[in-house]
Amino acid sequence: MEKTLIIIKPGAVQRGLIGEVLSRFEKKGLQVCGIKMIRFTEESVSEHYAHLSQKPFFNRIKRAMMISPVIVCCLQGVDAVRVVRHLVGATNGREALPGTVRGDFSMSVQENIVHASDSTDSAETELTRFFSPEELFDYDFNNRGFIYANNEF
Ligand code: IDP
Ligand code: MG
Repeated sequence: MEKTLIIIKPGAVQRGLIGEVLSRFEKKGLQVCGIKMIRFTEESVSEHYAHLSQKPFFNRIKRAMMISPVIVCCLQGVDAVRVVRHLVGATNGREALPGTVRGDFSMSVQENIVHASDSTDSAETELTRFFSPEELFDYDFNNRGFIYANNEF
């Protein structure tokens, strides 16, 4: 079954939204397979946002991601990468649809509450970046027969 990474960003940690954001994914039926609080370093945030290194706002978003600790979390489910991106919504919080995490909690492009891996390849790379193998758990998720039909997983 597919795994993906979310990061609850400093803005959401500071605004007391950790539980609220996480519960969106839990209630949808995604399984939490690993979770911890970390603080980004210059090195880890540069690596994580390497695709934006030529953008004028690169240094600003790096600073914003290091300003307080973040929550990194591995979520598992059928088509988890795509499902989580849909729940997260568009990058710009002002454009993100109501009902999405960003649509409901963000008024900003930069301060948009949560990161989510954008492909199965990046999910694999990002999960390896933030979690060691023993920090990710394979465990029975007894709800599965109620979350999916038995031919879906
Ligand atoms: P995504 O988070 O929706 O996948 P990316 O393009 O990968 O969006 O950008 C990563 C993060 O960089 C965004 O979530 C946002 O915090 C920030 N960002 C992206 N574009 C801009 C911009 O034009 N101005 C300021 N910050 C931006
Ligand atoms: Mg992205």
